[in-house]
Amino acid sequence: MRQPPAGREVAFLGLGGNMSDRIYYLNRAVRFLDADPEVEIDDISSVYQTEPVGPSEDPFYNVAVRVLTRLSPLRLLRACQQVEDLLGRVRTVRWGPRTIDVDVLLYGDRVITTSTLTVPHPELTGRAFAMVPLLEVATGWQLPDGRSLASVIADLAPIEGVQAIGRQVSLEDLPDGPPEGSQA
Ligand code: A4P
Ligand code: MG
Repeated sequence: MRQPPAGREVAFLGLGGNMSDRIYYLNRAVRFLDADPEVEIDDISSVYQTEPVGPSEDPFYNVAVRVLTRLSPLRLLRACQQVEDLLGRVRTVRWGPRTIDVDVLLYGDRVITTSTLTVPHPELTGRAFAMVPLLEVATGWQLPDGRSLASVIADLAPIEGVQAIGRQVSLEDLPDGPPEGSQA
């Protein structure tokens, strides 16, 4: 595993949304995260169009990002939740439609089990929509239990409904303007 710069930790976040202009919200989310002085976006995966897991009917777009951070795991979760709030996510139905959902997938090789935060994310290894983007930005990485991400993905085969559609999320070029009627 690559060592992070002194004083910082490597963490991996999973972002997904299935409402309105998904590329716009994903781009806004990575900018909000990167604007935090304690969080640096180190890499962003391709965008994947993914079949919804749960009651939503609209396809999701998912990306994973690698961050270098001085935030504790709990403060990183709070930063993720702040981004969700800034982008107008309304928590109604569990697993329901959302402008953006930002989850902490991995934080170094830590195992955390508290009432507000579980790391690795409890659903990570069963979800191709999270694992496939993650592998792109965490090549060679292992879970805290020593399993390689590649072997976990192999166990999910055959993978269906997770399709790379391009690199439309980056810190460089933001699509013009918010979508009509959006609060962001
Ligand atoms: N929480 C605990 N550990 C974590 C963690 N590692 N990262 C707690 C983020 N949150 C964590 O989350 C509920 C609580 O989980 C938080 O208060 C936090 O303290 P939430 O984001 O408020 O609620 P939610 O997202 O509606 O529910 P949940 O169970 O977190 O859903 P998921 O797991 O986020 O799944 N299908 C596709 N194709 N792509 C998707 O991205 N996403 C979901 C949502 C469902 N189906 C999907 C996708
Ligand atoms: Mg969530």
